[in-house]
Amino acid sequence: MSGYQFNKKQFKQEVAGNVKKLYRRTIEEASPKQVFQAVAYAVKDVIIDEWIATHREYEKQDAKTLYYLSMEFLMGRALGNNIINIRAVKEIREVLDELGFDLNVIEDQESDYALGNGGLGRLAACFLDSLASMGYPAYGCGIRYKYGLFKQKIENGYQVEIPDNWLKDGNPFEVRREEYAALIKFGGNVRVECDSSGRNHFIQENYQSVRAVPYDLPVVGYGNNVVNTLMVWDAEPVDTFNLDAFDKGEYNNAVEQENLAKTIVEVLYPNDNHYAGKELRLKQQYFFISASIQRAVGKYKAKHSDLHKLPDKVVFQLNDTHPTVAIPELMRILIDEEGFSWDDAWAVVTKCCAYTNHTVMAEALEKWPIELFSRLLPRIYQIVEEINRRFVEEVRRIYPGGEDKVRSMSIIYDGQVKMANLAVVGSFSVNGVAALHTEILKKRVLKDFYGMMPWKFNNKTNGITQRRFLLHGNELLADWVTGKIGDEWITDLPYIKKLALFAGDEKCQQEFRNIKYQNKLRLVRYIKENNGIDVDPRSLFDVQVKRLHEYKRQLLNILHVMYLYNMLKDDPDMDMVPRTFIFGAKAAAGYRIAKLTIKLINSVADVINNDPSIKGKIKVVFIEDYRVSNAELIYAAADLSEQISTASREGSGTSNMKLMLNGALTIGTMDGANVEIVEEVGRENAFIFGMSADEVIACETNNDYNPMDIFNNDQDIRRVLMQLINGSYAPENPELFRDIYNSLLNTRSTDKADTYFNLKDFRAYDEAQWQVDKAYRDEAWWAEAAILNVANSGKFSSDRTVRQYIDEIWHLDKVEVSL
Ligand code: 26Q
Repeated sequence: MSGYQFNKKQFKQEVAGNVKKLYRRTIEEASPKQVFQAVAYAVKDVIIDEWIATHREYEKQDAKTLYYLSMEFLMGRALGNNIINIRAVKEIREVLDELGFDLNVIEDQESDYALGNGGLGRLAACFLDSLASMGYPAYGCGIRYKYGLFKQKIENGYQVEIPDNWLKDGNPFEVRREEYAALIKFGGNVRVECDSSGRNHFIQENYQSVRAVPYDLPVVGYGNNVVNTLMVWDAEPVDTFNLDAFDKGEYNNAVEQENLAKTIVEVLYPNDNHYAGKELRLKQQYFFISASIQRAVGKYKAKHSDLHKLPDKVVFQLNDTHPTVAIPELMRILIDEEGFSWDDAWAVVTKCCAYTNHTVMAEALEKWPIELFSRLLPRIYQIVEEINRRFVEEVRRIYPGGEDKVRSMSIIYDGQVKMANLAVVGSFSVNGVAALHTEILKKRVLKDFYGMMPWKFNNKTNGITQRRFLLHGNELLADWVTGKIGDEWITDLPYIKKLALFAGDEKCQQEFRNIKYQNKLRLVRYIKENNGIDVDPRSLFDVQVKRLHEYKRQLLNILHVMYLYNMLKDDPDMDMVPRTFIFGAKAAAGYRIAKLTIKLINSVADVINNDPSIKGKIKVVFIEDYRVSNAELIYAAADLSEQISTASREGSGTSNMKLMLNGALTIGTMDGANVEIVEEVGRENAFIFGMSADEVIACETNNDYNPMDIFNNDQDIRRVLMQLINGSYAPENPELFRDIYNSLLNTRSTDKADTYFNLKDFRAYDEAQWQVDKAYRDEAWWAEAAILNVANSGKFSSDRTVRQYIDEIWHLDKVEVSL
């Protein structure tokens, strides 16, 4: 462990001094918000020396560096995590106690860094934590959105989106790096000039430009003195007031450039797993990619003369297709600015870039209209055309007459630029995010690519950081685990397997259940304060928290709740374990049916929670504004983890892992990483149900599913569906949920219905739910299974995932930092 000793006395003085300097107040007069700022700056003081030392060491060792390119980094709050990773929780808690403040309250003053939507953005954050904690040189590269993911309010049962002005109090941890500003060019035209040697030069002219300025955020490794950097780019006008342009009567152009700078980093697109072909989105992508690649190349050139050897020192990981313009942008820099030949440039690019696919759903694949793409990025488009021309030539060479292959693999086709195809062609590695997902990529979605270049394809099952999601989020359980087996699990999660020894022990089970109960009390308080709902901490906490999407089937869950409620109405004495159904989900602002599902959940909650006749056997809670910070409370309190996506649709899922790590049992389909969770914990310690991925795909291919048959033959299901349109949950407007009803049944015979197989899986789900009910009554069995879930979660650490990326894709050098 590190040699540094945390100096409590000095830290305390610094906190008090910071309050004075920042607010002209004494510590006694300071508000919790002010104390947060003061503590954050004091922590930054500790971090900053390690940060400098880390980068000095990277320089000295000339270590190969990863640039993790991502439109999203869902970091959550920084303070608590930083305190954990500098290993000063106890000391700082004591300092604050002495000053009359509670560390938890102080941590609650910080805004979440919600620079992401969901799984993909949080994965990037977990990877940064693991890379720093394992001591590998890595930058996260992203956008410093002025507004992160919207905050969600529930008004009258509906989601209302509130702008997330996360920077309004300033961000104590960030450092502006003016000296690394870069110029980014959009639009205009490309002029070709032939020089005396016959070589063509491509000159972009009449463009608009913005200045990209990076802000560094520290990513603190766990107890190893390593501090890596998340580099997020802000946009500024090139000249605040371009007098030159003004003089030339180009006032409009100057104003436009200013507007461009303002709009480009204004807000994160709130879509998750859905492509929206918005021009501004493509601007955002090119903006941060051009800036990041320029910076990486510049950094390399400061030490090295031969860019042909760039792949020895630099690797770019593309987090989905969103950063794919990195491929043509690096080509542009090498050819247009560094004088490379096409072949030399291509050799470098295809050794530097690697691509991660997160989804197989067609509606999530990025396809840009040529018109838009070429207008915004004229030079980049030329390069993509040439990449495509050469690639198609190669396809035809390998598959003479294989025009079907040309059609499926072309980068430009049907008036569109297909980003996934570009990403595959330009990368040396293509990976899926769970074993099943990667198989589906190879066998179906990217089948022809796999046939042509099988060596590129590999799997990297996702993971999560145990440091945030157990050590920080669930202190009681973390301490208990450490008490039983030591603290190696913090940096080596498979070590947690040792807990299995205790799973059958009655006393340990009792301790475990008590911890779960304490965590439930904490969540009950949160729900009371934030939702005003009373929840029984002795009930089974049944949790589904994730983005709202039809394929994730929150609808199946709530339809099943409606069905249970019907049973209870028929027989109020029905024997069932009291349950609290907990939902947390944001819907993309423009996703109608998802937003209506939120309304349905809240309407069902209203009716059920206020019906005394069912004697409190069911409660339904929709937790407002589900985000990283309250997720930590929810996971810690969960008994049951709902992972019920239509099989084949969920790339991996990661809330499944976080809930497992916190001792929740999974009820789920054989989808995404659920398959591997069951492999680790054993099918007997989970509740698996429903169609398999193959069955789903076969059913779609053969088109032999008619939900109307189920509606006609199953009266319980019919009753539930009728309640969607008879005012049971919307007396003032019985038609309110008609669209949900329609999405499940045919209505007009031409429409597809229940494309996510809610009704087809309903009975199997119900069956699994009764098994849960039965199992929960056996307290010893449940506690043992829960402990076994914790004990078998070792595989799902992002440390393992990152280790595999390093060994098989990135090939980074580990660095030791001593102070
Ligand atoms: C694309 C184009 C335009 C606007 C937005 C988007 C966009 C934004 C976000 C498309 C997709 C996303 C996010 C996808 C995502 O979060 N995928 C999830 O990634 C997780 C990490 O690998 C997996 O665990 C989940 O299964 C997968 O759904």
